Amino acid sequence: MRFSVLAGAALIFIAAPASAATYTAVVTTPGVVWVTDVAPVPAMGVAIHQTMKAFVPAFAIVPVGTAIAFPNDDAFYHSVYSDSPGNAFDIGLYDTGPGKSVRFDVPGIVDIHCHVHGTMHAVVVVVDGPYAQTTTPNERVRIEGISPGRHLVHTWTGGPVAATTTVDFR
Ligand SMILES: [Cu+2]
Repeated sequence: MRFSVLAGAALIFIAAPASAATYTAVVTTPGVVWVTDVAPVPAMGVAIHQTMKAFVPAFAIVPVGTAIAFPNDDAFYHSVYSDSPGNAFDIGLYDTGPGKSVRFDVPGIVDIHCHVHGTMHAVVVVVDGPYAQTTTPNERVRIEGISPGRHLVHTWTGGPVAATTTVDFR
């Protein structure tokens, strides 16, 4: 289970219906970054580095329950935090080294900043479904492999929250 970096792209994901036992993992469009055939489980080994006063990567999609490490690759201090509801944290000031990890337990958009460097910004999208896909502008998104029935479809194109609609899949 992996994530990828696509700055400026829209994100679409589908919450897992409780009744769906299986999914088919289908890659249909460029930019698909995360498809799996099981219920979401936390990802392992995810890290967002602080490198030359920037978050690398600055965009990540992770399944709910994933812990992200924040290693400091710079020769000076960083202080990483978020005020995003449900996933707010502040790991305080830390020097070069592995830093600390933060576990993200609530689905949603997490804006991440540094107290020391106001220009640093990263976004983590925490998803509670087995299907997520980044898109490019004006791309027609084709969603396959979803069990028939009514599902929640979330789209995010920036900002603090995702838009949610109900879609009947047939
Ligand atoms: Cu910093």
